Amino acid sequence: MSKVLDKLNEQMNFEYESAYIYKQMAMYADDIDLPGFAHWLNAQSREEIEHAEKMLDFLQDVGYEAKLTGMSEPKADYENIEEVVKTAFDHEKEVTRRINEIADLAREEDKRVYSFIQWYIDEQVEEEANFDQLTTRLERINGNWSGLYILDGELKHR
Ligand code: OFO
Repeated sequence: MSKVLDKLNEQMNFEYESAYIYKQMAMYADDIDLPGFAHWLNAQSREEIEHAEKMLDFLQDVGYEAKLTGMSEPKADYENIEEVVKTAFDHEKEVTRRINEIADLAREEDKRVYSFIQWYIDEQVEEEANFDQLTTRLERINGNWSGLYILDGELKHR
């Protein structure tokens, strides 16, 4: 049994769970009439599925029997869009922590995984930067509806 491949299987499930979390966030944004945020979060959700499937392909290529596990019900009730973005940013930091853990383990145990996981390390830099930028912009807007609608309009173009 390979501990690092088990961890990667766990991460594949966490990426699917991320898609589920962002999908629910997109539905919330849609409910509060912020279609740009909904569009952006839907795109984020689809990206997470791609992240999961890339891991699935790799696991299958190395002959590991990948498994789907259960996932928790995503949070659906948010105070406002600021809370959504903050929660998503924290979630991405947790993803980064887990990816780094896999990389540390893979460095000793399995060079194939070590090489494979580098793409995710780079990807997380971009992901965190996106949420960081969105957080800053929301802080500057500071609850002002006209500012929020301008931002919402821009997010439609992701
Ligand atoms: Fe795949 O975790 Fe976000 O990006």
